[in-house]
Amino acid sequence: MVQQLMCLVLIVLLLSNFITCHSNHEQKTNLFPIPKIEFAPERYICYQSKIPLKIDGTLDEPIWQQAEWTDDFIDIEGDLKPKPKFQTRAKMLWDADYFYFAAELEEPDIWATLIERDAVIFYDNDFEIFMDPDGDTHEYYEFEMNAFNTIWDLLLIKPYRDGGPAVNAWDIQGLKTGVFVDGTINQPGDKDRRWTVEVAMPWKVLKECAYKDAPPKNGDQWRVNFSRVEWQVEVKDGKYSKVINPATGKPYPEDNWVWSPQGLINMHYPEMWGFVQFSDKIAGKLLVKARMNFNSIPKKMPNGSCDRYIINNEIILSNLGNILISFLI
Ligand SMILES: [Ca+2]
Ligand SMILES: [Ca+2]
Ligand SMILES: [Ca+2]
Repeated sequence: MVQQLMCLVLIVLLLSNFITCHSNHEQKTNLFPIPKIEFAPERYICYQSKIPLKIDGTLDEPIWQQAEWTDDFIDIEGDLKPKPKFQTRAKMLWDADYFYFAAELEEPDIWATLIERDAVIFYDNDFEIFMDPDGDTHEYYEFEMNAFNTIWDLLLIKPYRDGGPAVNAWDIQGLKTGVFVDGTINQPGDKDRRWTVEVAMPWKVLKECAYKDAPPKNGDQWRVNFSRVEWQVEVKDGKYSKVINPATGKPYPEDNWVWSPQGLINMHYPEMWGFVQFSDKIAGKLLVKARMNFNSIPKKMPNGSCDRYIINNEIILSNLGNILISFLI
């Protein structure tokens, strides 16, 4: 009887919290800046690799040659801004153990400073990967790396607009990364060509907040985006240095070049990320290419079908008032 009563009290508390949070949430959403571009996320079919990849930053494995490049990255605000100065593009593959990423970043002045894991890598020029496996805009992964192959991996419980938090302590155990510098690093005076990155993320870690199969099933779609941060630099005392705006005493704002444009200067709108559809076909051995399932891609920016609230250090996942699951953080 006591137990039943406690249960009832708990349910009432949860529901009242849900109603309060929900109304707060609705109030807040009205204050969010809204992307200023048409909702038209990029799409990519990710094929399988049947050979092991050597994660060293060079993309000379024949299977990488078979994987298609994404379109060239564009400004984070999309067509509202000019085309980026330098080309950036990415590729993806997968197998039973890993989700693989490759990217090529054209760059005449390759530099890096940060060497500690989980430092704020976008203070350097960087390459970034974002993934929201179930596409609910919550519990998604962020990854950044610089030309020193220093990485920052983190989990966002909610987007910053909903209060985050970002969990830096989340580390991708078993992660493999590599950088190849086609030029020289931190050496002004010559003209570098590009840096390429290669990343393998184990499914057993990506599964943690996926709420779907990882490795994925044939035809599954994950929300993914890539970004590249590019600072204006000059040479001072023989070293690269960010160009300072004399009016503010601070560096000029960075450029953000992305695969799927966000329509505002903020990567933390997972609604706007691209759709990556996994195919069980092997890259390059295709008699018939896999077809993108457009039916599962919304026609307009979705309104967030699932909300999650943190109450007493518990994450409560709600869907239209039905508590789906809760767990301690
Ligand atoms: Ca390689
Ligand atoms: Ca999610
Ligand atoms: Ca981390």
